[in-house]
Amino acid sequence: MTGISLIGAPVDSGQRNRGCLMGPAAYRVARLAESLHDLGHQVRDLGDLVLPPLSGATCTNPAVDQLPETLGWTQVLSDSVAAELSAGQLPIIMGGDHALALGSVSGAARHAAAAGRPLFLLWLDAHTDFHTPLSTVSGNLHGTPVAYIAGRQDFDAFPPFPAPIPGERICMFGIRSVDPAEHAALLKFDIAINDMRVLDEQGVVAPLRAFLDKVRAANGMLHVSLDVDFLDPSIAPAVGTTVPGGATFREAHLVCELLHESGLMTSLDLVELNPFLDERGRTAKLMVDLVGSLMGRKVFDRVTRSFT
Ligand code: 6HN
Ligand code: MN
Ligand code: MN
Ligand code: MN
Repeated sequence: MTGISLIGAPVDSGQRNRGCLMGPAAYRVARLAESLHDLGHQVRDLGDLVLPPLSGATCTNPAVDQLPETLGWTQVLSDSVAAELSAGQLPIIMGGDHALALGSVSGAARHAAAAGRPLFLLWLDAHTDFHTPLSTVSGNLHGTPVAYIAGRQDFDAFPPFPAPIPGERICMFGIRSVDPAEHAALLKFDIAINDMRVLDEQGVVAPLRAFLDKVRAANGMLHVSLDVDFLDPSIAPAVGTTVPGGATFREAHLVCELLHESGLMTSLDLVELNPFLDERGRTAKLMVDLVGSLMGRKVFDRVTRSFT
């Protein structure tokens, strides 16, 4: 039994495809809390975070969109995630676009530093999200969190990231879309980038086990950030940034099942669900199903349930 805190984060400021603010509501409609409760966990839904009054922050890159909003979300998410971790809870952030990870991982990093444990990051995404506010071409700040977390410069408007995570403690899966400026910057960091080619050739098991072994050996905390576009758009259409060739249903469940078996995950983001783009709730339902696998549901249970 795990004490789980569901944190609604209706963040829609990291990109321009409106609708991610409906994500927390969609997870509630798809019965995320009930499904976790049925798995034997103690679940608290903390409701939705509220955007604080906005600053007048600006950026020298004129493309950057909704910076004050994203700064506000970063602050409230960091505080909320740090508080839940300190209370011994496993926070699950119901997003909201991926800009929310600027705050959620910051909160996890603050807590890990206070607890004297290293923080590791598993990034499940089609994208590396390794832009800075100065390098982004789209100006969409959901493309920047990993750069912030890894301690890159040029996040002047943001609070300094507490205890940046060295590249060796960051692992990515599902990557298949990287912008030139991200690519150039990634060459200077020792991040394990398991792109789709790696998954095609090696599957998910070996690369994921290798990373989880590192987390365990270091007695680390592990934040998992799950972007809907990690999944193939044919099974998960409700996302603004679809990229063909993503993780299959079983690859995604297997990642989640291995994570559950490891017992290592200490916080989780569910990001980029845009219910406005969904087809009869199938993406929201799939995400809830994946969280079930992350929190202990076995295929056997699911089969048994559907035949009884
Ligand atoms: N996401 N690299 C593109 C950009 O606009 O900077 C896409 C970013 C996608 C962000 O996956 O959360
Ligand atoms: Mn992302
Ligand atoms: Mn993405
Ligand atoms: Mn499963």
